[in-house]
Parts: sequence; C-alpha cells; structure tokens
Amino acid sequence: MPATANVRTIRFVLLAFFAVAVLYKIFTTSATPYPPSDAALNVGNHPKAPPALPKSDLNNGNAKDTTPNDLHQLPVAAAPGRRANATFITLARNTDTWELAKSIRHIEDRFNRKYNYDWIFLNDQPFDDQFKKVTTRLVSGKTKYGLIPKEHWSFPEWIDQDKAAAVREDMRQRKIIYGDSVSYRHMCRFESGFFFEHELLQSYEYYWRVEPDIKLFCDIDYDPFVYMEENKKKYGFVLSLYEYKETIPTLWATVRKFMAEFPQHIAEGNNLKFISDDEGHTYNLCHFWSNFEIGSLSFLKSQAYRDYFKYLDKAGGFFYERWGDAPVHSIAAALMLKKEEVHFFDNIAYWHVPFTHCPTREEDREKYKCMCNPKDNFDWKGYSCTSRFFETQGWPKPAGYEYQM
Ligand SMILES: Nc1nc2c(ncn2[C@@H]2O[C@H](COP(=O)(O)OP(=O)(O)OP(=O)(O)O)[C@@H](O)[C@H]2O)c(=O)[nH]1
Ligand SMILES: [Mg+2]
Repeated sequence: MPATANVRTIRFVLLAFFAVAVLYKIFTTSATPYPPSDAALNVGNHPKAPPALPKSDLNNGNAKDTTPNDLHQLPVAAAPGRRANATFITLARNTDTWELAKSIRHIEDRFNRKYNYDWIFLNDQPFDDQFKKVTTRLVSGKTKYGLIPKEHWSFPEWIDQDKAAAVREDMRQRKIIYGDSVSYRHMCRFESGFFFEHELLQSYEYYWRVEPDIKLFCDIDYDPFVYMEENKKKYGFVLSLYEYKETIPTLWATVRKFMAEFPQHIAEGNNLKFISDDEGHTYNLCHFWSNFEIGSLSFLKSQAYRDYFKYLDKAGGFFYERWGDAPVHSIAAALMLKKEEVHFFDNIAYWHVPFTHCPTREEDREKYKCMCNPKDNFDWKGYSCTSRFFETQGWPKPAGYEYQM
C-alpha cells in the first residue's frame, strides 16, 4: 500500500470519528424527551396561572373609571344639560310585551339611556306583572302604567251599532286592512282624541309616541324634545305617505264643514298645500305616519284641536268608515299650525313595517353612525309625500336623493 493511500485512510477515519462525535453531542444535549419531564417544564418554578394582583391595585382610586366596576361608584352616564318636560307614550296590549321590548331597547340604546325621560304605557285592559316587569327594567326613566277610561274606548251613544257592524262586514268582504276590526277603530279614535286627556299625561308638555316593533338606525346625540321647545315646533314626523282612500271616504267633506264653522281655528301661513293640491277643494291623502310622533300636548289640548276632534267624532267616521289617527292628526297639524311649526326629523332614522326612513345625506349617516341602507329610504319613492312636504316648505331636496328614488 503506498504511503499516500495510508494518509487518505487515516484522514477519512478521523473525519468520520469527528462527524459521529458531533452528531452524538447534538442528539444528547438538545433533544427533549417526549413526554417532557417535569424537570424540563420546570414545574414548581413556573406558576400555572398569572399571579393575583395585590388587592390595593384593584381598589385604588383610578379603578372607578374602568371595568369591572363597583356599581355604586359609577358616574351617571347622562347627557349634560337641561331636559324638556316630556315623556314617551305607548299604547299597548299585554300581548305586545316582547315586540315592545325591542322598541324600547332601540330607543334607549340610541337615545334615552343618556336622557332618562319617563315612559307612560296605556292600555284598555290592566297591564299584567310581566309587562310591567319587562318594560320597567328596560326604561332608564320612570315608568307609569295607566288604564284607559271606558268612555275613551267604547262606542259613543250616537253611533248606530247596526250601521257600524254592516260597514265592518262590507270592509271585510272588500279586504280593507283592519276594516272588520272593532278594536282597531277604538284604537284610532283613542289616539285621535283621547290619549292626551289621560291623567298620567297631564304634567307633561311634549310626547314621543312609540309603537311595538319599531327600529332606530342612527344615534340620536341631541335632545329632540328640547329641540322642539327651543324651535317652537308643535308636531314632528319622520315618514309621510298616502292614506287608503277606502278608509276615509267622507273625512275631507267633514273637515271642510268644520273649517266653515270654525274659521278662527285655521292658522294663517299653514301647511294646506301639503294635504291639498287645489287649495282645499279636495284632500290629496297625504299624511304624517303617526306611529312615530314627537308633538306638543298643549297643541292637542288646545280649543282648536278639541273642537276639531269633537266635530269629527260626532260625524261618526271612526265607526261608519275607518278613519285613522294618522290622517286625523295630520290634517289638524296642516291646517291649525303654522308651516314652520311642523318639523321633519330627518336625522331620526326609523323603521315601522314596511317603511324605512334613513337620512338622505351621506354626511348625516356618517355623523349619526347610521346602520340603514340609504337605498331603503322611503322619502323619495313614489308613495311617499315627503318630497311634497319639501316643496311646500320651499326647500331644495337634499344631496343624494336621486339615488334613493
Ligand atoms: N291596549 C291596546 N292597544 C292596542 C290595541 N290595538 C292596537 N293597539 C296599540 O295601538 C298601536 C297601533 O296599533 P297597530 O296594531 O300597531 O296598528 P298599525 O301600526 O296601524 O298596524 P301594524 O302595521 O299592524 O303595526 C300600537 O301601539 C298597538 O300596540 C288594543 O286593542 N288594545
Ligand atoms: Mg304599528
């Protein structure tokens, strides 16, 4: 064997020995056995849970402003400033409890949790314990529960019962919505002429009507009641539309007779143009949708409104036809208030089946953190009367309306 071959062999053996030694070192020192030993996990030195904070850290003065919080140390989460003399008002049955709970939650979350206005509930039957319990727990202001006096929820003596029953049967056959319902008629008459007479409302100046199963889509970060007061508004709405003609065949004729007999009750500079296209000769069926209303109780309690309701009630149309409180209130607001006393609450985004009011302008939807789709806004669609309202006020339509028609 030549000497160079020997040297190469010795070098190869040394290299192999070195490689085996390195590999041995790697596997014996860095490999972790599985399952890991207690020693590898260092049990005993590492706690299983983070250490509890010392008690003094949880209870120092700053902790009051954080959560979790001691309930009794919370600052009141109320909006600063004065309040108007106002209340929410809901007419409801015990069976409306859960649909109404949704409405209250919307109103509270978007507005009243910071303003804490009272809420009055009225019913033609006594409210049950569950209704009171659920609504009381949701309302941030005081809740008050009232029974409607019998004379405000029954047929007046001048109504011919047989004639009224025949009308209901005829409307049932013609499939007019709620046309065969007695209770719906009592409801419309009560909302038209009596809710503001209830003793629970006597100490308030403004009301906000809320129905079961409504929604609000934007924050209301100001006080609409104070707005009404400071701007001398008497009636506020969000949606307007055309009434079903079949439910009010003689309403306008009756209103015209009232106007002729009580001309002193018709306001100068009123909103007649909103409800009539021919200077009062005919009614165009436009009305403010009264399931949402923010209004002045002293307007409804005025001699003008009381004479108006009495006149309509005597004519019998609540029972011989199916006059709704929406056209009854709206015609009064249009004729007996000045144009500028009626307010369109554009920034209150609202839904009552099947219509939505969503603010037209992008900047309003951004400012009030709205979650409504502007395409759903009913205001500029064919069956709405809101563009007519804008015309009577002499207002240009807001930017973006053309994408919502
Ligand atoms: N206490 C009482 N409240 C009623 C009665 N009928 C209706 N209401 C309430 O009167 C208001 C209007 O009634 P709705 O049934 O909502 O009438 P509407 O808005 O024309 O019709 P919907 O499209 O069905 O909502 C709601 O606040 C109801 O809870 C009734 O017989 N008794
Ligand atoms: Mg309703």
